[in-house]
Amino acid sequence: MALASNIVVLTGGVGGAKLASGLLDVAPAERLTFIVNTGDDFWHLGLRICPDLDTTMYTLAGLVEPTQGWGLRDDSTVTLDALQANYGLEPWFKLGDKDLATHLLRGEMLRRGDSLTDISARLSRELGIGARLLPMCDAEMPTIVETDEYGELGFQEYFVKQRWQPAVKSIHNRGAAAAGVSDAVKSALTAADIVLFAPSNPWLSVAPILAVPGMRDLLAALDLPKVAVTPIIGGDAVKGPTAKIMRELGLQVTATTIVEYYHGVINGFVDDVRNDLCQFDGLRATRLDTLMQDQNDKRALAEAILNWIAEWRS
Ligand code: FO1
Repeated sequence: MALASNIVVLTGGVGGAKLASGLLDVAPAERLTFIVNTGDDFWHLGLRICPDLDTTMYTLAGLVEPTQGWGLRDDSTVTLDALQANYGLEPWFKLGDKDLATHLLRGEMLRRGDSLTDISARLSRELGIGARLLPMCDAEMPTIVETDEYGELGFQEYFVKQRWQPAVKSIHNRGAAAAGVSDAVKSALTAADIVLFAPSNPWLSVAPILAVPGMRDLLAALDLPKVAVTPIIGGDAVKGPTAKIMRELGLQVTATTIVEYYHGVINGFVDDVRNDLCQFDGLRATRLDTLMQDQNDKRALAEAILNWIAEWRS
């Protein structure tokens, strides 16, 4: 049953891409749609950088640099090195030479008036990806992180330049009021049989998707399995700032906090075997091994989630 389902996944970058890759192993590509966070996107050196779209795209195309989980494997930094050597520009955001091809083409298409939705479809098609990659919206909705030390920081300044060390006071998406759910996202959600929330950072990666005006209402109205996968394992995040941000926002670092955060848009939760099972009225929950260290783990988790949902629906 699960194999014949249309699966829509709300996802951010590296953590979400791991589950995406597992899903691609166990479900037909044409049944998979990824709605990807674009709050991390920014203009840099005249280029439009869309890290989470590219991380998902390179992962699904089998081209991602495996150790860091973003960028292209076997890439070089000749261009960035020349910017530093010749013009003294500090290369705080690492853009590989091959990766630049993506940013150049995307920038050119944006300047021609193409939407990010159409551009993402073309880039992923050219890279041989059968699944659908949709930006959360076409408008720019940058994530702004309000910090104790520096006040407001653009997402990549917070995440990469400051190595997510500043203490977070609040997070919002600039320009949200003028954004809207695209027709492509609307029709993907309307045709969905299952919606998954990848184990991405809820506050940095999924919140921007939910902040697109109309998105929450669309999700809340869907009468189908809407399942979040915990990004918290054994009281900590696998990688990145999720646990640190939760503490800074005064939240307990537990899967329960994640479930509460997604209240109203999920009706199912995949907890980790190392956690105490979350129990809430109206919520179906299971415990699986959600730690994805290699491709077998990714495939096994994707399969177990879809099997659990299939049982629940039969
Ligand atoms: N992450 C880093 O930690 N340092 C970088 O220099 C960096 C460059 C980069 C370039 C292209 C790209 O698609 C992603 C890149 N990332 C880098 C990853 C990215 O900043 C984050 O992983 C996401 O935005 C968070 O999901």
